[in-house]
Amino acid sequence: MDYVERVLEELKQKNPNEPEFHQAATEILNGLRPVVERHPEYEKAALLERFVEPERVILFRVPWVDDKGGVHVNKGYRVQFNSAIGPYKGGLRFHPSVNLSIIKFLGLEQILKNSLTGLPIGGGKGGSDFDPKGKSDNEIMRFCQSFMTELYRHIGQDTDVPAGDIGVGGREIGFLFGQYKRIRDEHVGVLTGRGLSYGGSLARTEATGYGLVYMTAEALKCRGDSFEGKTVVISGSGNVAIYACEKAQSLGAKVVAMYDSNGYIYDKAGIKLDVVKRIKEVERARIKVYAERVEGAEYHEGCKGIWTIPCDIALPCATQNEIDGESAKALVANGVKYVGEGANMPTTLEGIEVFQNAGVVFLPAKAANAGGVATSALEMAQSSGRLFWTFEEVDAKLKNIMINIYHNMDDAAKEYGCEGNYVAGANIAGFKKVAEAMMAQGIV
Ligand code: NDP
Ligand code: 2IT
Repeated sequence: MDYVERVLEELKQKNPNEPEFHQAATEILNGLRPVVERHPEYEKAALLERFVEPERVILFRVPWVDDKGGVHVNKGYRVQFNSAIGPYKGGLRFHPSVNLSIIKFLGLEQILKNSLTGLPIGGGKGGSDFDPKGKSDNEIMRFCQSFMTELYRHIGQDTDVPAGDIGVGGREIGFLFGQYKRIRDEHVGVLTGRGLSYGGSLARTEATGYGLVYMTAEALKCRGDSFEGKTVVISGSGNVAIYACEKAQSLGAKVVAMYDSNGYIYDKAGIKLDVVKRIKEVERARIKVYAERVEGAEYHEGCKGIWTIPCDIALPCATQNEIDGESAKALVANGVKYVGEGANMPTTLEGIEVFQNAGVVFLPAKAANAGGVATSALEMAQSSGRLFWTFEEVDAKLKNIMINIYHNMDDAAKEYGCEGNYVAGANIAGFKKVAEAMMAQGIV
């Protein structure tokens, strides 16, 4: 058993019942094998063992009262995973499926993603099993206030800076920030994704989706191609999906399908994004409504069928494990050439293998969706400097960061003998800096 296998074995024994965490760790550590072989000092310093163990896990009760006076209790989480290169940084997810395994997989991924941005941010993640669907604004506010009444003591602009993720957007960040400021009496950049009137950054809303398309466009460009005229399938219809669609369309692509957790829409003529934005951002309604409003559009119950739609480029932007081996095979059979992961870990290990064996250009989440957290770090920089950059300035920095990440992971893959394997390349490129910082800081 080699070092990587031993660490993975121990991790599974010490953390049973955490399948998503095992999955993320397996993907990452297998990619890092050539690095630890080149650096035997890492094993002596138990670097991988420390890397996969969160520095701190916070689990708390979140009680709240609904509009009818009913009392509810949810679980709150914050996993402060690694602070070697900067304060913990990562989103908060509010979704009924949230558990420790999911928060830990997201936190582990976040360490390397944040390192890839080139900016000084460590890795963390948090959230709750609270379900925002069907809740009134007042219920959302009371929940967010209760959540922050515990979380505030663990975070800070130089300690840990949360942001949004599934179920946490501008509305929730506003309520969370209001409560933090009230308790701490300080108006600081303790959360990112804030509204523009209270310290947010232009282009943060668009950043993850735009960044995903900037990276995919660079991968196309390096192969003498572009988004122009390509057929694209995007899963999800939330923040990441909507702005990936917007940027892909602006580069001349035709996006033909999107979904929410109930089912998918297929519009051969190309998705009308203004209709999707109205349904999702304004009305907070179901994607099904799109087919009632747009002539020629179809709605299909259930999500999986979306991957049977022929496309050149697939951009999964909803959630983990949405593309399994079978869906990957269907995409390949229908001619997909590029897969860019907007969501975190949307492809199963089997699915990744199918894409890589078929020669599909596969851009893994920790690289492809890093534009969101990168722009969060730009928001932190603007907060510290007490200034604001224009949309064009932030967008230009974002694009530059995404192009750099692409070339860094491409170079790392070449350097370690696995050219074109961006899963390994992203893991290696992200890990190098974290490993160096951890080694320099001693056994901590
Ligand atoms: P949103 O809450 O805005 O949107 C999530 C979308 O995914 C919704 O359409 C939702 O449908 C769908 N979805 C969620 N869970 C499921 C599920 N189990 N099955 C099918 N569809 C589902 O979240 P974001 O757009 O912010 O996040 C999407 C993904 O991108 C996540 O994986 C997140 O971790 C990742 N990400 C987000 C970043 C950001 O800046 N926001 C940055 C980097 C990555 P429904 O409304 O029906 O629940
Ligand atoms: O997964 C992610 O990178 C995010 N949800 C964004 C995190 C952030 O701090 O902006």
